[in-house]
Amino acid sequence: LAKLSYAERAKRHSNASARALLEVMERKKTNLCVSVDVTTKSEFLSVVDVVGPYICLVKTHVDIIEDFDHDLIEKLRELSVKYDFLIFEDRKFADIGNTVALQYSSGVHKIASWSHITNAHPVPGPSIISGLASVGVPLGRGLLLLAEMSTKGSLATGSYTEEAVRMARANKNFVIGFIAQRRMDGVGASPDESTEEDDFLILTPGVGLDSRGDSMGQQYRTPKEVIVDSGCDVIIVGRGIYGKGNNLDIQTVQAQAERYRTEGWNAYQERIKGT
Ligand code: UP6
Repeated sequence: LAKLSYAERAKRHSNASARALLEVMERKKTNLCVSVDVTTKSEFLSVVDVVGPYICLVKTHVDIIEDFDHDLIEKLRELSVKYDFLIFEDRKFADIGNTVALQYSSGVHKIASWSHITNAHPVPGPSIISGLASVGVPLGRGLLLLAEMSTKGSLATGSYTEEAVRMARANKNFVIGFIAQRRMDGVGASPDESTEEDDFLILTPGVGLDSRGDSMGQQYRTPKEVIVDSGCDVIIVGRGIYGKGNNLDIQTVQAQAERYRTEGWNAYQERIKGT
């Protein structure tokens, strides 16, 4: 599957949000997701407005925005139509089914009403998927499970990762893939189990071209390492594109977005050609 084009995978995919993401990747020739971790509405919108043409997906942490309101969501939606990208709220749900269903549908943010894709830690077990699915499936949303993390000393390894993949396989109507550092084809499957039809999207944070990490445990790899060597599908880049977020220089942000888009797309082409 890592050798198939995004377009071919879109045709075979049964989940609406996975299909939409693969289609936009092919249409815009980009596997870049920008993680817009800034703390004001105006910075957020100016970053999205400048990176919009280069991305398939915007990743948000709406709970860090000081002046969050639903006008921000309205403007984000308008930009997503203007530039043709999807929206991924990186909420990292991690509670019991009933609580996550409420956190997903309600509160200040009403994530399910605007975010095509969200994610969850598998730590509570399968009930977190059923809780979120009760809200997300009727809306055609998609869920990613955090099978691995990019941070130094992450506990999401070994049998935890395998169990996450098994949980995803049992819920393919809603779970479209993973936040992970590598492809998960066949991970955790029993010897007699056929997993050939699985097509989980791998979205990978911890991507940077100019740095190998930060002072708080983040670890970076290059787009080539992520897409070619590890078979991931989408590169998630935050500070590599907008720096520390203070004194945003819009021209630099644009140049970096263009640079990461090119690196990511070239790596993907190298992968599908098998060179
Ligand atoms: N993120 C990671 N690693 C994970 C999961 N999520 O870095 O394993 C998220 C962070 C941040 C973004 O919450 O929003 O991806 C990475 O940002 P950066 O490129 O600025 O380091």
